[in-house]
Amino acid sequence: MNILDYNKTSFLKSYSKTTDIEIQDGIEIAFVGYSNSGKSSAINTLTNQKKLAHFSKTPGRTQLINFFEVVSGLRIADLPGYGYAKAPFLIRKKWQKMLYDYLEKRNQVKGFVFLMDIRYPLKKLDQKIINIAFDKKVSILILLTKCEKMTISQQNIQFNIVRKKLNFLLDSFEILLFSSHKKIGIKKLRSILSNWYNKYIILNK
Ligand SMILES: Nc1nc2c(ncn2[C@@H]2O[C@H](COP(=O)(O)OP(=O)(O)OP(=O)(O)O)[C@@H](O)[C@H]2O)c(=O)[nH]1
Ligand SMILES: [Mg+2]
Repeated sequence: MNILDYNKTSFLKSYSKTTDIEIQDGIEIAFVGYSNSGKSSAINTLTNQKKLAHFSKTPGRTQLINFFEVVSGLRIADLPGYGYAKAPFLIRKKWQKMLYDYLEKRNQVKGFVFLMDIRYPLKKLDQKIINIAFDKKVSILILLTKCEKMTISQQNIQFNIVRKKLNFLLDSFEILLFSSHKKIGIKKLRSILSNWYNKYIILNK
């Protein structure tokens, strides 16, 4: 199986509304999760670039749908995080609407990478949005992020809890222990996304 070369990924464009997105060709993989769960950091780690996606200690850093092109026909979408309680109500609603619109209207999205801080997995909005993704019958990968914050045995406990709770997804998902800071799970992430690309692009040619 061919593993994609992620290192050449480049910034494509940002959008504030799904309906503004004019790109129709190819497929997208969306990185979603609570604000501060490590989405932008994971994209930088995946692509071996320090500042491709902007990351920050302050939640709410990503406020637009940002597209990155891995190879022609494959984009990664970095979405604003949900659930950032300190953002003003109207801004929070705007980000939420952006995400739901994207989930509902964007047929080019063929895979979701859900990022959850391993210490607080499957919070309310995670469960809600995973359900929507499941109904879309797209590929789902769960990254339990910042895993280096826990011991190996704690990591395994969290891993099993999440797997059990998501049993209803009928095995149509994968879970990875992941750390951008310690580069844990990167190889597996690269290979899973390459698989998705092969499945949707190569097989549909
Ligand atoms: N300990 C640890 N911290 C991490 C890791 N990955 C990201 N972080 C930190 O978590 C914070 C949030 O990271 P971001 O990548 O900006 O998170 P985000 O999900 O894109 O956040 P929003 O754009 O607000 O939705 C930053 O301070 C990162 O340095 C990790 O593997 N381990
Ligand atoms: Mg971000």
